[in-house]
Amino acid sequence: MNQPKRYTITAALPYTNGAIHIGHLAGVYVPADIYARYLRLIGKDVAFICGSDEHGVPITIKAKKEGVTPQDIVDKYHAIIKTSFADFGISFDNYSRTSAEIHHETAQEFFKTLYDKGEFIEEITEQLYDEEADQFLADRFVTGTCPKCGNEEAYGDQCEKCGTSLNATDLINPKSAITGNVPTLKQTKHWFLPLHKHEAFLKEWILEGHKKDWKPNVYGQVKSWIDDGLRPRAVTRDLDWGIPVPLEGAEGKVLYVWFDAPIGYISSTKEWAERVGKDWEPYWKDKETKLVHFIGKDNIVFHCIIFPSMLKAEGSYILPDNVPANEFLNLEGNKLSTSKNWAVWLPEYLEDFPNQQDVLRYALTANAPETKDNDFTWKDFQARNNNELVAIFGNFINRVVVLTDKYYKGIVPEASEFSAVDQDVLAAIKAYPDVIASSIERYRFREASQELLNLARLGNKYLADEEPWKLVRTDEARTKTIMFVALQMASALASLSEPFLPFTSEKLKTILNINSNDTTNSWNAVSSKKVLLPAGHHIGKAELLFSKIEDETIQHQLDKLIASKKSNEAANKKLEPQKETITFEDFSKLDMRVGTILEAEKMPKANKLLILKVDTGIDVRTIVSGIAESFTAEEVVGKRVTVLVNLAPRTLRGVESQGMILMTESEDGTLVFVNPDASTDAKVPNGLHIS
Ligand code: B3M
Ligand code: ZN
Repeated sequence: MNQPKRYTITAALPYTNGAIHIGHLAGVYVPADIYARYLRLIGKDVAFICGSDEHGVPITIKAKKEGVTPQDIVDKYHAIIKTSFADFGISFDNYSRTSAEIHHETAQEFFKTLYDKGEFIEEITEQLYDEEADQFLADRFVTGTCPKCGNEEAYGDQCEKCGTSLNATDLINPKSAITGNVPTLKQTKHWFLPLHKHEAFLKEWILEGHKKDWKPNVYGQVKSWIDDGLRPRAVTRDLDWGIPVPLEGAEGKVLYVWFDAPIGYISSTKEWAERVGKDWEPYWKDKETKLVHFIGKDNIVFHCIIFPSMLKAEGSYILPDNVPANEFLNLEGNKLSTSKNWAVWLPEYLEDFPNQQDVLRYALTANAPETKDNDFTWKDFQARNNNELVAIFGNFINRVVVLTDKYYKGIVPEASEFSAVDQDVLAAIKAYPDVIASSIERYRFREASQELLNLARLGNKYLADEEPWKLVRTDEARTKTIMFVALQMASALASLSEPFLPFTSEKLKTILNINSNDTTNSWNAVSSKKVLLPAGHHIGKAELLFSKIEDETIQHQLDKLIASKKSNEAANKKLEPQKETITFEDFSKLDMRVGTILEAEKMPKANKLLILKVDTGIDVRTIVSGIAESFTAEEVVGKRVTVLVNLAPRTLRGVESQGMILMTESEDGTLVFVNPDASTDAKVPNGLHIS
């Protein structure tokens, strides 16, 4: 497509069962937002569309767990998610939700059209069933071993390890996620989308048509699925949460969430068009519209195979021009996980870093998982802020504004003759919009963000080389020219940073006193206008764009992560089953006394052992105790402890141990003494350790 007439940009509809974290932002929403903002800046007609995905099994499971209704769950998280997107400047033209009436109607109508056209296979098949829960098991209600890669925790619709899309009955050793029971098989009627029928079209459209322009990770995944052979896929489910199947005799059945969710893009576009008084249809049906889906890699099959097959079968829709899926973002070396609370949640980030949305946007873009999985570390976040945003971008702007204020009372000075260096810099400014645009248009947002920074770098270098602060004493005309050039650069940065750093761009426009409503063609103006800030223009007061992030702040975030990991491990810890019952006589054989540790030393060449001298009240004896990983020798001296004194002596590394010190574990797994002096509000021990 040469010059599209308009753009429909979609971002994956987030499941409404949790807040948004940095993985979502980096993988989908920030790149999509950069793209949409950039296109608007160059004057394109854009519909940037999203909404909450409110159906599907994860939501039902979450509701069950919390003892509330699925509607309660989606209402709660829809509000949280919508606020986060607004807070982070994700500039959707419309953010809808799949529980909206317009969506139910649109999805049912879509289904009906395919049904009437004979595009489904209707079949009674045996599906997994949980007798105890009296429920069919599909999608995330069932787990088992992936037939393709052997992952034992694959779901009934997809294996997250190898990405394969599955039917629940494909799983080896299936298990109900509701009761843990082994499912039985029960007959039920469903409607299937015959994907194999669309194989030839998919091959031609993607494998031949998009070999060059789709990202290799996306193309590769699609190719491997097609090469494996496509099979019919059920698009209905026996569930009570979802959009009712609009057919007679389909009571109690709903549309499969992955059938309705992508139609959500269409219904959200309709909702937007209605609101702003536009016609939605060209955004989905005109061949001169460029449709782009921003998603994470686990959604590739749905957006590249299933949804296009649906659109094709319907007949009147366009297909995506590109699906620039990202890989995954990890956090400090581990996979992001909602259930393990291993994440940086947007609402929490904002609490800890108020008004610093752009720092996160920038760090996530500069380190985006575009071609491979990538790691977010707080150290990198700090370095991106301190060494790039503060030291390069912020520093340049600050110098320009402060000097203009000091030398010229904030008025852009008149330039006289431009030197060769000036001309080079002015030419570079004009060239940058195209350089950055070319990266954005090829979905290389990391590269684009680095080009933006290069422009600021160039500005810093220019000032450092030309040294206006020295020349001001000797050459007034030359100083004015330098400052004039530097101000043009500052103005260019205000425009070109907008897609990446929208809040900063806004602030910078205020500082430079540029009308920020006048964004039309502000991108192109940088390359086409002779002068961006004319002589005589009044700029505003200096204000810091970014501030340094200290080590303590970063350490606090790392501590938070470690604490959440520990409490999560404690919560998931498997308690050992109770041992065999003993009689009172067995118990009364134990002779336990309160003793005091008199001396302690580390057992040579043993990590765990301390050699203790303990006053038991009846004697002083040697006890070898396996507590050296939790305590140093010095800190246990003087401790009052509970001692089992009539245990048969045992020799450990040549030292005879004559008894045992009783220990227990605290919540975080460290050992603590069963202390006869402990206060009564101490945490309930997890079980005694004989150490
Ligand atoms: N709700 C899945 C996800 O968040 C999903 C995307 C739907 S896009 C139509 O991974
Ligand atoms: Zn697998």
